[in-house]
This record gives sequence, structure tokens and C-alpha cells, in this order.
Amino acid sequence: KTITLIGAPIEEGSGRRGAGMGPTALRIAGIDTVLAELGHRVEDEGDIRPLPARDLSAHPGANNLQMVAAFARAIHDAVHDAARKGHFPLVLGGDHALSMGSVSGVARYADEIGRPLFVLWLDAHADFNSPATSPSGNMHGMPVAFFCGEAEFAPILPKERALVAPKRVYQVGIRSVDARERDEIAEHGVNVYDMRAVDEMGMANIMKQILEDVRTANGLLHVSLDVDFLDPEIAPGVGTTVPGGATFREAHLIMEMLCDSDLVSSLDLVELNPFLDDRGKSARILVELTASLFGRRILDRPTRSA
Ligand code: DIR
Ligand code: MN
Ligand code: MN
Ligand code: MN
Repeated sequence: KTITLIGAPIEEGSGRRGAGMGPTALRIAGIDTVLAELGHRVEDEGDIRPLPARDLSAHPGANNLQMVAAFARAIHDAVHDAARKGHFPLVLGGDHALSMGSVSGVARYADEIGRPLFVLWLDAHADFNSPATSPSGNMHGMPVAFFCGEAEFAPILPKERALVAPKRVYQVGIRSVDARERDEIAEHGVNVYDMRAVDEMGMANIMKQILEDVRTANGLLHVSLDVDFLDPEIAPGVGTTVPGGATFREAHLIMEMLCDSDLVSSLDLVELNPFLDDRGKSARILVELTASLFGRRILDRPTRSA
């Protein structure tokens, strides 16, 4: 594959500083060399550094709207361009507000080629708030509502706005949902596999169901991986840790099954906050998981003896 790395150092969508250093930490952890070693061609476009969108005015329910919108528009264009070239867009975040841009960008591409877009949302949170419902006003808690077409976002984002059908959105790992969000995801019909479902069904069964749906529909699959999907014990470098997350093996199993399926066409790595990390631990695990998605296998790398 040819993989286009798009650095998206946005932190204005979250309630704290630090996620803007995410793309740098992922590069230091070796994201490009790992992918190249697996035989892929890697084109790093560097970081997107947009100016705030002055055509928008501040919004009381959407913190830093001008900056978030500027990033979303620029990421939308970068992801759409990469996809149209036949490349695999890999967005290095940056907080989760960036997925307003990445998902709408691939959704536009999917529309153009006449295939349905599916989204696999790996997160502790549902990210289905809107400026009207959010308890925090932080836009990293809103991207799913945005690309599922909540009306309030209409003035915010790209003219070529493409949406995802909520029934083609699959959330896995969910364990922190706000009161209004719970009603919204049910109303819109998003597929939710919360942590209890993971415990009861097992990750392999969940993934088989999702991949079967995508394959049957001849869909494209976008994967959005929030660091807080993982248990904080293995990935502490994120602003909103929630106990009881996915284990190391559950996360790798997802990536390995996604790799085997060959259905994934784009990926976001989001919410890494190097300021809160423990000696690069979370950055490294994201790189390892990405390697599993792009073909690394346990039996291809025997453990060296000491
Ligand atoms: C909370 C926290 N639901 C909010 N959200 C996220 O502010 O909307 N934390 N996404 O990572
Ligand atoms: Mn998130
Ligand atoms: Mn989250
Ligand atoms: Mn709604």
C-alpha cells in the first residue's frame, strides 16, 4: 500500500493542552519506519497548520469553533486528496475533533466511487454530543454526531459535506456516555458494543459481525482509534482516561482481524497526549497496533533470545 501520513496537531477540540504534540510523538515512536519495514510506501505530508476560520463566529456551545473548523476543513481536503490518489490516509492526531474532517473526507470519496462508508469507532466515549447537548462544549466529544448529520453542525463544515449513515457506524469499547448522548445514539441507530458486550461476546465475535456487514455491502471501512479505548494501565497518555478499557490483546486482535479482512481504507490515531504519557508508552502502543493493522504478525517476528 501507499500510505499518506497527515499530521493533525489539533488540541483545541479538547479541554486541555498537549494533544498537539501527538503527531511528533508518533513520528518519534517510529510510525513511518515500522510501516516501511512492512513493505509499504510511506509519504509523510507533515503537519497541517491552519489559520482560524474567520468566516465563523464564536459559538457558546462549541469551544474554539474557529480553530476546530479550520482543522476539520484542512483535514477533509487532505484525506480526500489522498484517497482519490489511491493512497491510504493515516491521520496522526491530535484530538478527536479531527475526525469531523477525516471521516467527511473519506465519506465524500466513498460517494464519488459509489460505495458505502462504514466507520469503526474505538473509544471509551460515544462522541455524540452537539453544541446544544454537550456538557463541556469540547468538540472532541462531537465528531460522530457531526458526520451522522446532526443539523446543528450545518454552518460549521465543508461545503462538500458528505455524511455517514448512523447504521454504518460501529462503536466498540464504549464505557462513558453522557445522558443526552445515550438518547441520541439510540435515536439515530448507531451500533454500540459497550465494554459489557466485549466481556460477554468476546472481541473476535464482535469483529466478525462488523466485518461481515462491511463485506456484504462492499463497503469501505474507516477506523478511528482513540487512545482512551485502551485500558489506562497500558495507555496512560490521554486526557480523559476511563478505567476498564480494552486490553493489549483485545486491541491487537482487532487490528489483526482488520488486516486479514483487507477492508480498511483509512485510519485516525487520536487523543495521544505526550505531556501525560509515561516515557512514550502510549505512543509506542499506537505504533505497534498500527503495525498489526498493516500486516505485522506474531510469527513473523520471533522473540530474540537474551
Ligand atoms: C465528554 C468527554 N463526553 C464530552 N468526551 C470525550 O466532553 O463531550 N473524551 N471524547 O475523550
Ligand atoms: Mn473520542
Ligand atoms: Mn474518548
Ligand atoms: Mn439527534
